[in-house]
Amino acid sequence: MKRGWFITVEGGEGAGKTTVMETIQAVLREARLPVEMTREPGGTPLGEELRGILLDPRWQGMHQDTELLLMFAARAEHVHRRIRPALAAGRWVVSDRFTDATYAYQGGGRGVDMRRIEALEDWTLHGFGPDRTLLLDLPVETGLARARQRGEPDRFEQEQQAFFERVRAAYLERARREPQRFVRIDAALDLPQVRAAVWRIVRQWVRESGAVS
Ligand code: T5A
Repeated sequence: MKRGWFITVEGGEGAGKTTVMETIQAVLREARLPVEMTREPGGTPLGEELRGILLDPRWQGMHQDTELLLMFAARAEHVHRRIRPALAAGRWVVSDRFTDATYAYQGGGRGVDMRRIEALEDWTLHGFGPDRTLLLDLPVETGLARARQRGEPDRFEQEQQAFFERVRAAYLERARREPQRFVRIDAALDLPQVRAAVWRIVRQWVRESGAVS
């Protein structure tokens, strides 16, 4: 059986990942490909429990090492119990965030040494990663203004603008280093334009994968 593709969607706060996830799912369904939609932190019952802790503003003072380890604990569960089995069974898996978010938020935002993240990535994932990644990029103020319309901020949304500027810079640097995997989308465009761009890109990936002619 042909292995499915693993696609991830990344970006700062309020970038529009939810809308983009819906569009990707629609393209894959139209191509009659079996697909699983998931997210990080989360994606498994245990991972969702860890997500609750990670986003809870009560833990504002969580040490950055604790945060990093919990992200990878949730990810280990997600990859071993859900993502890899689904791909092996021929399904496509689309995740709202993955390891690039750790490089951007814990590495860029918090200033954790990137080599420590690499070490954990090697240890937990053994070289496993996304086939393709959509990076929704937009000015930090625009994303924060959108995110704030949705109600109470979570633990990350309470950070200052400078934190999110570092997150954005780290994402852009990763995209620059891996142009084969990343496609950057201008997420400041209006929703119909973003949807159209995503539709075009994902249709191209489906063709490239050889899943449909
Ligand atoms: N995290 C995660 C880490 O620190 N390290 C890690 O390793 C991982 C995996 C949770 C947090 O965890 C951190 C990063 C996060 O802070 P999350 O649930 O993905 O991750 O959290 P958020 O980024 O907070 O997700 P959001 O829901 O805020 O962002 P979205 O999904 O990108 O935004 P969305 O689609 O909900 O859109 C927000 C609003 O904007 C509107 C939408 O309608 C909505 O109202 N909107 C637009 N408006 C105009 N034009 C457009 N193009 C629009 N697109 C969306």
